[in-house]
Amino acid sequence: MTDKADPAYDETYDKASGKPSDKTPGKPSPVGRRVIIGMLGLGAAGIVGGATIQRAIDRALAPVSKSVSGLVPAAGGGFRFYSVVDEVKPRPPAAYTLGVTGLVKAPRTFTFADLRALGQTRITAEFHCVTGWTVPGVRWQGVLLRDLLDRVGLDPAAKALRFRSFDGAYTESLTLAQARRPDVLVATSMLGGPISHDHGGPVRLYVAPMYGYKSLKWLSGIEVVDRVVPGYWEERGYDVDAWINASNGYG
Ligand SMILES: Nc1nc2c(c(=O)[nH]1)N[C@H]1C(S)=C(S)[C@@H](COP(=O)(O)O)O[C@H]1N2
Ligand SMILES: [Mo]
Repeated sequence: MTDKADPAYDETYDKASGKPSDKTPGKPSPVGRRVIIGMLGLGAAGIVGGATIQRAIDRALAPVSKSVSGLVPAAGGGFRFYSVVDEVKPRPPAAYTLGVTGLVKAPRTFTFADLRALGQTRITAEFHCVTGWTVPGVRWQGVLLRDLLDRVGLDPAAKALRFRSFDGAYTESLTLAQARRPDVLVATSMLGGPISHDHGGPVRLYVAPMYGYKSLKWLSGIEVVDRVVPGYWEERGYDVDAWINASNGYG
């Protein structure tokens, strides 16, 4: 599943799986008003087609209710694009930076080129959203998070990490032990090519053993802290330890 990548890894963007997103959704709220609005919208959306209906429902629900989403069959096995904000300003790789701060010996800013120049790891695995949709055989490439941590050096008080997104709203967390796993990446490639804006590019987190909500998109900062601070969906009731098949009632 995981292998050290050949630096000459030649990627061509997979258009088949990188279908363009419609506009990112508004703030989802767990099965409430937005769901009702989404369902009322079905009459009009139904004329356009099933995929549109599914996307409308997914937008209203991310990442919340499997049961309500299950009312309409999924339109194929692809990714749903999720965002908790209406719009995220695209950031080209040349303008991208990742700050690693907090309880570290030497805070550092990594450019996109810095990340690509570090040792690369590839993972191919099934992607699981907690709402029940999965995508088999997704290819990822990036820097092991633990390699970045080793570069900045940790303070003895370091216990956990907080991740921030340049969407300005989404956050995530990992314990230090989770962050050091060999299947947790700061990813610069997904689906065989650059990570598209809708999928959280140019750089997102990829936490292979956990549900999709851990894989924060549009990664902009990593702060080393002395305790776990629950992330966006975790503050709204989802498990902080999001192991696939071991939590959240799915699998
Ligand atoms: N910044 C940000 N990251 C995010 C999310 C989000 O809404 N905002 N949604 C999460 C959820 S619930 C899932 S399943 C995946 C979906 O990834 P995709 O939008 O690339 O399909 O992203 C995760 N990371
Ligand atoms: Mo999700």
